[in-house]
Amino acid sequence: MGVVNVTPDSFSDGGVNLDPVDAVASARRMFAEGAAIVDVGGESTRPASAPVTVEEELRRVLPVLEGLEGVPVSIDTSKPQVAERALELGAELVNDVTALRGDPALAGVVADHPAYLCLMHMRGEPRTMQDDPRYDDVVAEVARFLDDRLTFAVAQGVPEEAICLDPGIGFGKTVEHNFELLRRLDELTALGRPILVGISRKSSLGKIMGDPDARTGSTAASVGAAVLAYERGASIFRVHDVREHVEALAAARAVVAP
Ligand code: HH2
Repeated sequence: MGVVNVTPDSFSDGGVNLDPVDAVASARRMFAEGAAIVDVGGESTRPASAPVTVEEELRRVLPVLEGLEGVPVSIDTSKPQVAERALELGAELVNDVTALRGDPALAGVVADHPAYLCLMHMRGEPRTMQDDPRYDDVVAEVARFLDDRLTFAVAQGVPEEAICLDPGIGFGKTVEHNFELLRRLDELTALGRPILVGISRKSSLGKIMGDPDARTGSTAASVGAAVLAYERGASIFRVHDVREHVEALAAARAVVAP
């Protein structure tokens, strides 16, 4: 899954794809490099980011979605109005970082379309999520949360086989929490749904290199983490550097599952 943020403030590619022409070109390049789907988002979820209105989010993403005919698209949104328009324009997946808690009406929108849904774990909301996150057992708590949200989504009419789950790397978690989630990923695959991992360029990867104030991580560190997440059962990778991940994961697959 290639990342296309149509935002001025995303943590690693903010501003790069604010012009729809650039965003469409980035998305098409990612598809050509082997992405199975591109994730288009019009609102940053980085820690302390400010929310955007429905109108602004639509203004950012609609011209991009309109330019992506023929490319499988995921819409990264928590807003039912944005998801609805994206699905009408052919989006195949709704990627909701609030796991249907942001606006419960989103569940009905997804259920009314033949769409996939990603449910992600987040502790709190982006503005406050990195304020001293604590868990007794981060993996057990994330697993319980994802299982509850899966039950909710199915009760709202979204077919279980259309849903994937995501531990939400960096969303209300310390560096240690993030790596523990990847280390014990088998406890999340045990929920029976495909697991999506989004660690690409995230600050934990910069912090383990010795910079406690890192805001991003390198491509090489992203690829290393993705390969080990793959070995532990992750099957969808939300990444900024598609070619490097496709090549590394092809090599990993040749070793693990020839
Ligand atoms: N991470 C980000 C945004 N959306 N969706 C899922 N399912 N999983 C993730 O890990 C995830 C996500 C944050 O990364 P990015 O889009 O690069 O930055 P920003 O939120 O600042 O736009």
